[in-house]
Amino acid sequence: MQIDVLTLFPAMFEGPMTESMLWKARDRNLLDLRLHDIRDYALDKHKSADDIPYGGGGGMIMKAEPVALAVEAALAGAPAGTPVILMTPQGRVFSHDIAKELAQHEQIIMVCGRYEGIDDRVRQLIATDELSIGDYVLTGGELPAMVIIDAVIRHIPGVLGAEGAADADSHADGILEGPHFTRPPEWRGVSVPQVLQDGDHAKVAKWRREQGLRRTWQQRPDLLMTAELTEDERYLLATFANEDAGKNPHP
Ligand code: 4GT
Repeated sequence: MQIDVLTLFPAMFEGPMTESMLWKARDRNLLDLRLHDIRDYALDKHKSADDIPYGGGGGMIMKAEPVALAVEAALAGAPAGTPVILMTPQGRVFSHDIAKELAQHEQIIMVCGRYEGIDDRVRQLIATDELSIGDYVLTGGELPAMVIIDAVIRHIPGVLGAEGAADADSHADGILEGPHFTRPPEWRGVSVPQVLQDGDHAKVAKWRREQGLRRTWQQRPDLLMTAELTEDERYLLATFANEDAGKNPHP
């Protein structure tokens, strides 16, 4: 998969993108990450990539032309339907499902804003999608782009290797993962659940699903509105609800 990142701060990507799983993906030629410095496409004599906002209000706005030229350079030879994604707090909120969808593309292009944002005509004429990583404002789209790259490349076959399939993760099927343990079997008075120590794979799978369901009930009940659950799982949820009903909140 080829990912083109357009940014005024390409050096921000050097550390994170040369570590661990991301590096492994690049080393195995599963990820071809191409950084484009938008300033290289600012063709006026001062190489200005930003300008003052129409209507006043202070701050600076990234000019449309250098961003457009950088996108067009990245799009040269790209397959039809290559997404051009604007990183913005006004975009739809990124998720596991969007990560999986993006991983199906041979190439994606990500545009990182800075200052007060990018001239809106880039969004109107050039972007095919706008993504946010959550409801908060950052100083640039670079960290969101790195978050999205990390989440996307986990879905490229061969990237995760021995750590296993991404579809056992939290959010893969709308519920959270249960707890994990490693040695020692007892630590500071807390034992690893016996079912995990026994190693009966069918029982372990059932226990993990129940724990995931219990965690989702406790920490993210909103997820249960859309999770696809079996009859047995719905029954289990009802038992959690009954357990809670038995607790006196004001003892
Ligand atoms: C937050 C997000 C994002 C920003 C997010 C344009 C200039 C936007 C600064 C940029 N803040 N980008 N993608 N929540 N800030 O994803």
